[in-house]
Amino acid sequence: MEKAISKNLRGDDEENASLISALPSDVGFDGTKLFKYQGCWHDSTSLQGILNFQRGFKPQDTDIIVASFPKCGTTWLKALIVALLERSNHSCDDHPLLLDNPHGLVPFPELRLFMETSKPDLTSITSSPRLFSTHMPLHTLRVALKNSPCKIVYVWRDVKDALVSFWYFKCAILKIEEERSMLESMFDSFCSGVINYGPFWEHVLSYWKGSMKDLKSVLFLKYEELKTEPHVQLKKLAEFLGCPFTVEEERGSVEEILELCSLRNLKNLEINKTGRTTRGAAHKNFFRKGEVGGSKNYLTPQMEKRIDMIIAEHFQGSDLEF
Ligand code: PAP
Repeated sequence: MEKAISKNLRGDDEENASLISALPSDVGFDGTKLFKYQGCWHDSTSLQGILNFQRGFKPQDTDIIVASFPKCGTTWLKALIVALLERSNHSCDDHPLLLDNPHGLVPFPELRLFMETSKPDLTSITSSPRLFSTHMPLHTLRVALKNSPCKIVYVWRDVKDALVSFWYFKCAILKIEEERSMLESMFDSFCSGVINYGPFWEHVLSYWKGSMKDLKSVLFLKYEELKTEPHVQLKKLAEFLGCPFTVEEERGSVEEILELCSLRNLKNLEINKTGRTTRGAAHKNFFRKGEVGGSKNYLTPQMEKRIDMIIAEHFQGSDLEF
């Protein structure tokens, strides 16, 4: 049995290495080598996870996938989906969100489960339906889903706020002061598109077009709308996932879920003050300000104008507004 597993691991590694070595490459803002795969850029570790996932994932029709470009609201959306699906099984004092960070409850295939093998043991995933999350663009995810009718929920956000959020996160992970020079190099990478999972516009458009084609399988949400009209968006999410609120629930349950998943509440939970993800990131770094438009305090008007123009150019003709 062990021999079979190690042969399989070697098989995955060899196949991945030969595929990756043939891809176009470039260098990201921090010197990491990135490879262009199916139109988007990835570092070699996440790309191996993606390739393993595409090769070995066996989807179930009821699976739910939480998808996003990094720093666009992933943690919040994961929490909301867990809270929605668990609402009749737990009270707020006895809730999975009190015991683990949303990233622990909704794992990433490419960054965790499938990082080392195309045949991971997924029997420890006991949630029903199974929940996964990804930062892959839709066309790359679809290869792994193999025509499964499972539901995909996507969240995106103003690129400028995502950029600043990413900068803060990166500095916190590296335990360094927020360096202006790093923000500027990140900005250039966002503009050129050569950034992990980028270009941003390719990513967003892949899900936008996917949702336009099939509203029943892809729900396209915006962070800013979750902030301004949380009740409406949560009800939309519940309907999409096939677990709409009853009239009775609308009175209390909607509010309870929004409160449980609020930035303030999640940030103050012991598990999020002290815990770490399996990859070693402190849970607390996933919760910062959660503001809309806060990036204007960090980007110059010229930077804002440049990136807005790039996005507008790429979104042209798509009917997608930002
Ligand atoms: P990830 O891609 O690494 O998982 P993600 O959760 O997508 O990160 O984004 C983090 C942002 O979501 C942070 O934004 P900020 O840096 O602009 O503050 C974080 O504060 C925000 N966030 C996390 N949880 C919530 C929440 N419950 N409500 C609103 N915003 C949240």
